[in-house]
Amino acid sequence: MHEKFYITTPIYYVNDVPHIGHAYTSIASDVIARFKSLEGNEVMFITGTDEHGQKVEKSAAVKNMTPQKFTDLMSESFRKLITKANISSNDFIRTTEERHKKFASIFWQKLMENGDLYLGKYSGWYAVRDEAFYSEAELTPEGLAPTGAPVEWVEEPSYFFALSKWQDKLLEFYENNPGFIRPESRRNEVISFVKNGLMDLSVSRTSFKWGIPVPNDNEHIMYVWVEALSVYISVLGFSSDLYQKFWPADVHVVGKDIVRFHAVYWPAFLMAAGINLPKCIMAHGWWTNEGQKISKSLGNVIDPFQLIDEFGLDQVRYFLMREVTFGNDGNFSKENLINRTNSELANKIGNLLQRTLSFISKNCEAKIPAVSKEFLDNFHEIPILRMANRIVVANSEHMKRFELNNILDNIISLAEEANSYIDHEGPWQLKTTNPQRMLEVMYTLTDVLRYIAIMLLPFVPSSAEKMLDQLAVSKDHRKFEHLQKNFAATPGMQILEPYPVFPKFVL
Ligand code: ME8
Repeated sequence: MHEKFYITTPIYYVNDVPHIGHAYTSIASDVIARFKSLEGNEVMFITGTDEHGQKVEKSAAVKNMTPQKFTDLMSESFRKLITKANISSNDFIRTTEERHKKFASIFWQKLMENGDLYLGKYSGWYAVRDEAFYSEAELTPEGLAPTGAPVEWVEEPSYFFALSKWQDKLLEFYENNPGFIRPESRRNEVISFVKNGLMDLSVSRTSFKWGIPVPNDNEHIMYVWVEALSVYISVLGFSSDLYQKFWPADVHVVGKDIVRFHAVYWPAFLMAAGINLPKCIMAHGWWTNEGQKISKSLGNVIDPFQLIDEFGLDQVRYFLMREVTFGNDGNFSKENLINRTNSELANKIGNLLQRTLSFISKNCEAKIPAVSKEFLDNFHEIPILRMANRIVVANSEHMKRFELNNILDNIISLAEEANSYIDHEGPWQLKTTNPQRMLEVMYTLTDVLRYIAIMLLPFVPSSAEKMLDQLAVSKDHRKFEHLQKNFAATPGMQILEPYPVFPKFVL
């Protein structure tokens, strides 16, 4: 059970400040990382910034800054987002750091030594916005990249990576590793792309300078994606203890826009370099804003810092994870955020906590009710506890496939069940008719709330901690292993004065 788990976010381009899409990827990765750690695994979670290439160089020029100064400034805003969004990453790497440059060169040399790089001349289309090459056949009738990005004609000497040579090996790898690309729909797209035939890939540029020089040929700089992908190894330190322990990565979380780079190019580079392949590429969908594609030109970019200030961090984290099936596209709307937060966090969970703790404050001397040993012996046979235990197991299965929203569905169902349980048991009446039973009902509720709070920790970490504080759960009993039969709320523990954890918004 106790294993190592290595998870990465993409490293974000610093051509602009972070937006909701970046926050989404980082939060989803954080939920996975926290979940794995609560399961008892040793987690390495890294993120960072992608600072080379033409796109960043051009953005620096527009701001009249040197690329280095510009990237120093912009990278900082991504670092700030880590704190703002409570991302539990262990390391943050910039591709302009020496440790990265060093490994990128080693990686290049491995490809060269193994005969997978050759010098030629590239002529074709390039989209700076995507930092990607496109064939004539891929362009739209309007002459744009399939992503809608403008393209320019490029003709220059270039090193090529012999991608075509890896086609069959890649297909064989996908076949033997059905969980390599998730979700299934993306896997099918990748397989049909590779089956259609792979062309050798231009992997160096000579027409600008902002990049890592090609070893032994300083006329060329490496194509930004070749070096950017290798960051997942440079951050560990190639051949280091961390590398030995954590590589290959368990999952690279990416947006659907960059699946090709991660699920085709990256494994081919690694095979060519003789390095083990990551276990999974998890591609999530894209967010639109109130039904519209998010873009600077439409002026509808959502600033995650502002959003968190306006609605609260855990509210934003919850909404982003709950609103869409992880892997599908989603539509951001403030109204939906408010509705979700009010109906689920405030009405279902917050209310359950308040009802339970205020009742205990008033009627049980503010202590976790003292129930009999006999009751505790059979505690896990109570239907609602059985449900809670079933959910713990089911959630761990969901996490194997990164079905984040299913985990939340289950937690919410448990809260709904607990709300019906109070209504059905009626502790207010029991107070006079059967006080012992009242204690048992309240004890059961505190324990179900403990389950709910511990299971919510990956999603809404600080609110879930507050719930656990109020429930008097000790700090070192807050892992998933404590959701087992031999752990439960401790009778007689003093609870804190209840206060609302999830505020309600007015529309
Ligand atoms: O692609 N909805 O960096 P990038 C959801 N540097 N997610 C979104 C989004 C949206 N509307 N917009 C962006 C790069 N994202 C490269 C990666 S990795 C070795 C190099 C997220 O700054 C999504 O995760 O363009 C997407 O993959 C990532 O931001 C792209 O970030």
